[in-house]
Amino acid sequence: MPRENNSKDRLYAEPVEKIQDFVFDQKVASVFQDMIRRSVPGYSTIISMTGLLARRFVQPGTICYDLGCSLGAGILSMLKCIDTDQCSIVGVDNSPAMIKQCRENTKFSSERIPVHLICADVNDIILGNASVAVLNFTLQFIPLVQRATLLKNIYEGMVPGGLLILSEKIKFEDQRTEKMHREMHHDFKRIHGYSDLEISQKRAALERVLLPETLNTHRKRLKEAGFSSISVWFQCFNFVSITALK
Ligand code: GEK
Repeated sequence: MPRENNSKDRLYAEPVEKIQDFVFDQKVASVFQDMIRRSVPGYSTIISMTGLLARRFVQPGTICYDLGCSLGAGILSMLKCIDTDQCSIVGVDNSPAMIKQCRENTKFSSERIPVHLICADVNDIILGNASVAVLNFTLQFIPLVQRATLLKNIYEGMVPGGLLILSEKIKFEDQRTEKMHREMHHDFKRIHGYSDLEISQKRAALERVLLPETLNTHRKRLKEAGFSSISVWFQCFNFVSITALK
């Protein structure tokens, strides 16, 4: 990715009097690549496997969607791995700053597979003819009441045999397990250079914005939306990635 995407995330390094809710604005977009790699255990693995999974499940004449595509990491991985030309990729994100940089990042990446980027709320998109749908760390930012409808719409827009990849930060019913994974996540951030102040200020900024749910809640909702063969293919502490099939 271009150099401007590689700036170091120091957004919460200085003490802030009143922490505002986290938003995906220009400031976040410009440090996002560094931020997500140092904040989400397993992010690189999930991104590279997104491409590999898409390679297996893409069907000729269909569309692969990356919903909440940010800077295009999932799109680039799919472009790298998919071996048919008979498909296209649609990336959706409601942050104009993210879509702008995503457009830059993907513009020279493929002459074989067309990429269409849409700046919109994923809840307003009508999916169709999808063989692959990716929700990598996006559902967690969608208001709880909208999540079931979104998954139903995705299911409806998929072709039989289509694959959904759903990656999320999760919470645990058992309090000791919750504490262990939360602390291990903070250790992960510490070892990647975040200070205790950065960790606690970012946590406060995300409190009302990133709403994790349990694995059981995700499984149940996916089933109710119509998906089957629901499987956790990756977990590192409180971060999971799930595959589900139509
Ligand atoms: C990656 N998948 O690099 N509609 C559209 N986009 C949204 C919405 C919405 N309602 N809400 C949030 N977003 C990416 C990482 S980041 C995850 C995804 C994170 C977008 C938001 O603008 C942001 O770009 C993305 O979802 C979430 O693999 O920051 O932890």
